[in-house]
Amino acid sequence: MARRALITGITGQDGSYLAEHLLREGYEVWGLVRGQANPRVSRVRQLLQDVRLVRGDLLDQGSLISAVEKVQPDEVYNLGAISFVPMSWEQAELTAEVTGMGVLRMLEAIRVCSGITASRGAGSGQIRFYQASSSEMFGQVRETPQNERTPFHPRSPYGVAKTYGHFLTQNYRESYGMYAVSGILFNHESPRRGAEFVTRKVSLGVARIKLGLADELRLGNLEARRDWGFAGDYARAMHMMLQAAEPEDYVIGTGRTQSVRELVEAAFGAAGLDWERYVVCDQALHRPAEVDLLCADPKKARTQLGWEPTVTFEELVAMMVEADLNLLAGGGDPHQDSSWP
Ligand code: NAP
Ligand code: F7E
Repeated sequence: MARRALITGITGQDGSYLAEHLLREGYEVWGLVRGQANPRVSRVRQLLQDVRLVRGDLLDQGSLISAVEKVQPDEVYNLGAISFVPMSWEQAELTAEVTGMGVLRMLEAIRVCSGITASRGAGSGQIRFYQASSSEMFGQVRETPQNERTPFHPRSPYGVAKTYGHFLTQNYRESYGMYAVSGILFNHESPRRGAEFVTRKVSLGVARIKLGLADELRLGNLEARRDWGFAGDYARAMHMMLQAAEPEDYVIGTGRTQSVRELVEAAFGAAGLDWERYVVCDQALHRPAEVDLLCADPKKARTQLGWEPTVTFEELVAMMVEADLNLLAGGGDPHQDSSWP
């Protein structure tokens, strides 16, 4: 019988790549979807036709228990979150509920449905749980590069909520013997990235300028540095983590770091444009507290899982610019886009 996976966040960037990867691996894939008329659900129905959908919300404990009972998954990937960092200052409580408490609700759904108690721990054949932890937990970094032992100092309500989910996942592993792991993933991008994140904002901005649809691009802090990789590679890592003999946490990143300025230079360069003629620095787009520098040390994932990234920063930027040029030239709408590359 095919192994069954349940993915929260199926309508997001990572949900789509993970679903495709698991379908290729022969899984029966289920996606948790929320809302009465969520437009992103019809996009998933159209583009991920082999994914089955089950209704549920990370804010609603009962719905998660029902979803786990219905799907009877072998593996649960918790990717659902409020994931845009600036929004976490505007809606800090909602971020805590979805991104933080949502992890507790999903772990509880698995624990209750599996009949696990403190005295009767998880046995073999248990549901395996993946938590989407984030390099944002390192925040104001204590060392560079960052590895699995680097202390956390989150700088946003999002980072704080992820840190709660991270420690809770570790705690359920230690308290109940559950197979529960966190992937501490650094920034990963693709042509499916939400338009609000900086890489996609830049690739869309470049495409608009190149096609004569805009004449400037407003950005915030150009000095922040990130370790940017390709989302398809990171989805593969999530699956690899749940196949390991022992449940352990892993850092996933490329080990290279670039500034937003370097990203902008590369993206405009890929379209034959000089960025300095078009980019406007806007103080209003700076954050109340910034994460200045992220750079992964992914040695553990490389040596223990055999995971390697396959797409370089330069290839990623070129891929995103090309995809957005094609999308906009064809009259596509990045917010309604039903033609994922
Ligand atoms: P994304 O594109 O923003 O997707 C977020 C997903 O969460 C969407 O499918 C959204 O579904 C779902 N969601 C929001 N509120 C929910 C709720 N109340 N109940 C259930 N689902 C809800 O994020 P992503 O880039 O794919 O990232 C996936 C996960 O990895 C997130 O947890 C993110 O925080 C984490 N992460 C991302 C990165 C990165 O660089 N991409 C790095 C580290 C960690 P709707 O369509 O219903 O809104
Ligand atoms: O910002 C700077 C901004 O919004 C990156 C999420 O997936 O990765 C993501 O979080 C940097 C920041 O991603 C603009 O100040 C400058 O320093 O693309 P971003 P993020 O905040 O790093 C982590 C790992 C996650 O877990 C999150 O879920 O770019 N920046 N100017 C800008 N950023 C944005 N969005 N827009 C600008 O105009």
